[in-house]
Amino acid sequence: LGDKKEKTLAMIKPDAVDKMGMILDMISHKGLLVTKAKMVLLSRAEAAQFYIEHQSKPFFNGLLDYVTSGPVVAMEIMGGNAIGVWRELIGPTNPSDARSQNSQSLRAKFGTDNTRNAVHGSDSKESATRETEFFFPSAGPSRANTAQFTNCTC
Ligand code: DGI
Repeated sequence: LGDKKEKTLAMIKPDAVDKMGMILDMISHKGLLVTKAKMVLLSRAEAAQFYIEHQSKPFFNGLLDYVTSGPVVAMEIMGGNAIGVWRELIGPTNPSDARSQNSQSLRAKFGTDNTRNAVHGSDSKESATRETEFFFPSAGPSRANTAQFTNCTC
């Protein structure tokens, strides 16, 4: 059955923040829980840290321009196979590939191009841990501002 408490980090990128209601509906229809959430305007340095694995890629600067163009919504999502279920829900990196594969995925619905692809999802347990810690540090001054989800019966 897998780990019912698997966690992943989802991020709604700036131009899709106005689709947040529909995105939350799709998350709950998959049986996943949003266990933490916050809206934040990333600095360029923060965005560079988040996407550090891509720092030598030709698209890196454009990616930073995009994700710092307005607030993003970061969410910790929990549930059975959360990493894989969320990756499947968001679809492939390029929205035009997404549209040709499954028109119901988030990138198919809300993505514009290879850079402006609406949403992010961690691609492994290791990146889920790193990326969740990036937005919701488990120690330090921001902890007091982070609501803890306490109502889960799963
Ligand atoms: O995990 P993904 O977000 O699907 O993809 P990734 O981790 O390989 O890349 C992170 C982001 O960088 C991706 O959501 C959009 C951007 N990106 C990746 N590959 C390309 C790209 N942007 C452009 N313009 N061209 C690319 O080939």
